[in-house]
Amino acid sequence: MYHNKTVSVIFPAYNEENYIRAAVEDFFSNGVVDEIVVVNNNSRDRTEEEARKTAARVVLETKQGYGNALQRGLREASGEIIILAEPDSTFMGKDVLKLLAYSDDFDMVCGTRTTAELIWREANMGWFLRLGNWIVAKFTQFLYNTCSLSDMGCTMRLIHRKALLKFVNDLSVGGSHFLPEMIVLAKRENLKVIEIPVNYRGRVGESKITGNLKGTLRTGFRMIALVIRYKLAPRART
Ligand SMILES: Nc1nc2c(ncn2[C@@H]2O[C@H](COP(=O)(O)OP(=O)(O)OP(=O)(O)O)[C@@H](O)[C@H]2O)c(=O)[nH]1
Ligand SMILES: [Mg+2]
Repeated sequence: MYHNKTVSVIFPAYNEENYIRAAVEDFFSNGVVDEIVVVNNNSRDRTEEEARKTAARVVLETKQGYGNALQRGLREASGEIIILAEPDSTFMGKDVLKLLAYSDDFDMVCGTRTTAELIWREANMGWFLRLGNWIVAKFTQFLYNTCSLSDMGCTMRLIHRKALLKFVNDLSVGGSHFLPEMIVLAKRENLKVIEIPVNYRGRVGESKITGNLKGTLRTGFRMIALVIRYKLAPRART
């Protein structure tokens, strides 16, 4: 609980057997998280079994994809405050408290992994990935006149359930370019969004999106195409 609001954490998980248990323990250990939803996305390893050894709620999402897994988590989570993260050791449970500190004043609090002091030596955050995330973020910022954005690839973020309900049915991206859609839709609903620094550590287990140049480029171009598409044809409000 945080300020009398229940807090849920969502972990999208595709073959994360090596760290899923430790991640659940870490994110519960900050003392404010009420619920962790592990979205098992057709893992072929022991992710499901490992997750079931913890106090997390485990759901299976059969539609493959980072965005599909996160969308399922957003619909499953019961908390008044919902936090997205990853169970691969890159994000730290204690940083939930940083996001929460801003949740009194903002509808959505996005993490950024661009603060040198918080990027751990072993983290996968080379100059190319950093530059790519920054370019997509700045492009989105100027196209939509958002708050300062510097990292479009950071899963760790918070949203109030009340704010999420305004656009959850419009979420459509099932793939790895899911994150900017949340920001564009939040902006369309005039929600208050801020970006704040979070820790970024090295990964345990195999990287699936930004582990290689091809995957990084593909995700970046899809993100840019998405924000342009929304700008040219914002879907009619119902
Ligand atoms: N790529 C991918 N990730 C998925 C899928 N379903 C769930 N995930 C989870 O989404 C998160 C992001 O994938 P990662 O492989 O960590 O990609 P990344 O964060 O860009 O890069 P690294 O952390 O450096 O590997 C992880 O928690 C995955 O387990 C899926 O179908 N594809
Ligand atoms: Mg990751």
